[in-house]
Amino acid sequence: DTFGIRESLSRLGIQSQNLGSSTGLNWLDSGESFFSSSSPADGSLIARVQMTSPDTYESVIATAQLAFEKWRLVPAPQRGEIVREIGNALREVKPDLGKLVSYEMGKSYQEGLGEVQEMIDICDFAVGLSRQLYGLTMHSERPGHRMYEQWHPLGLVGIISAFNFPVAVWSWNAALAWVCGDVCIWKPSEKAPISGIACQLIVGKIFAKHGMPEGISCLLMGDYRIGELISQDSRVPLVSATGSTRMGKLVGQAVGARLGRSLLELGGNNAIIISEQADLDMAIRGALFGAVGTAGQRCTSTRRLIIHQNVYEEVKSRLKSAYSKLVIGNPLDEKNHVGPLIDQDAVNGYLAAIEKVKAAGGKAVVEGGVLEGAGFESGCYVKPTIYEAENHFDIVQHETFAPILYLMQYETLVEAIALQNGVPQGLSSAIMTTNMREAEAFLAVSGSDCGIANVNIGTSGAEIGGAFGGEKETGGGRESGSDAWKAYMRRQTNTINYSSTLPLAQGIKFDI
Ligand code: UN1
Repeated sequence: DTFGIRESLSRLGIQSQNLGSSTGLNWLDSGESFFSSSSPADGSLIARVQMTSPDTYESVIATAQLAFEKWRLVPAPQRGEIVREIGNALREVKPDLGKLVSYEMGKSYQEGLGEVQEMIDICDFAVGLSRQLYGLTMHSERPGHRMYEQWHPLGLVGIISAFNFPVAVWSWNAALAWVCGDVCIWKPSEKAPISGIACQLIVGKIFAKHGMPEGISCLLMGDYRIGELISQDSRVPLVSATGSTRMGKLVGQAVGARLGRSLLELGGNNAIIISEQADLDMAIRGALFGAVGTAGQRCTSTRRLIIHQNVYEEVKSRLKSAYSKLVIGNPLDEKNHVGPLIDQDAVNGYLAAIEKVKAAGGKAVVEGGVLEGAGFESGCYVKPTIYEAENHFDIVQHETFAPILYLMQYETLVEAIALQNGVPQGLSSAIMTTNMREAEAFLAVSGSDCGIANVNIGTSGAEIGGAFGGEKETGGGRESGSDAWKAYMRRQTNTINYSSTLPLAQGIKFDI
């Protein structure tokens, strides 16, 4: 145990066998089958988790419904106080939880710590929000009338999260939902369930310490079948789902069929435009982290570089040399830059994408491949690869969750923006330029069509203060900062008549 992972697991309270369904402090025995979570870092078993059965699902929902009746009556700033304590508890466990995330998911330890930091940040944000949650006041057209709007909690919020950010994306949803007065039902990815258990162990204690009922933070374990239960359940007014576009369409359809609300954060196909007036040192740095960080498994990962023809060769050769210096290996070893992919399926997806880009006529700039031998026994380590490709290639139009970067050239900015927008996804985008006109054109109405558009910053690594999400097949949802909290509440418009007559709006006469 070179990296102290077993000690971290024991400090986090993880057992070798864990019950996966919980309403807070209570863990429910489903009497069903277990599944296991192995680390893509070294292939070894981390722990086993019990799958949630349909009966257990029902009792979790019933407990959550009762909890909502009470939680919604707790004043929002007091709810914020509890979220503040959750943030403080996360500060204490940051090294252990960061390590577990790194070990279970495969991102570097630094990125694991960064993920926990995002959780701490959103807690702080939510605490502030708990004294806001502002509605507007309006001027009534009728004398002696007052109009305003208020925001009330929605109820049960279903959270379906992905393996790549196994804990941060849950916290973006949960921290906001809690201060808004909602209760949460979380299904973590079946590929990273242990990180979810660790979080539930932390928050369950805090709610109990404050005398809060069971059911404010609930955990469910399993695959898409649990996702289906949540999506079809009209007792869950909001389902927030992060993952593939394929998954999101299923969730969106099921939730839509019952006219529920869904908040979808799906695939990206993010590009950086590198202008001939870019600071190339920054452009290379931004592209490198964007493409190989988290082994290309962020929804914000940089998949395409759209490079001005006058700097194309230079960017290409500098990238080639930067890639040659990348050290691939155990993510817990801080000398390594790139960890493994999540599992064998992901490796197969990576290999298939390389075959497809080659078949379409793509040319390798940096060859890919699966790494073998000492340290790579899990079979999940792959070489970050670069291909020259055309935007219209079918494979380039798809998101492959792996470190594959496609290069393409442009001549005019209009052309570059058309390439950038010319994919079905619309999450993140960036331009590297020192030219203010180019930067503003990229951000203008005729510029990037993405939910995130950056200047002289890569496509990944958004701060929690902004609304996070994207357009088109990315699903349109916005999580995290800005006014994303509104998705977790219902708006009520109130008109109050304090006069002694009852005039109708629009001046309608109705006398008898
Ligand atoms: C994701 O990949 O699902 O902007 C979330 C980023 C991170 C979050 C990514 N803050 O890259």
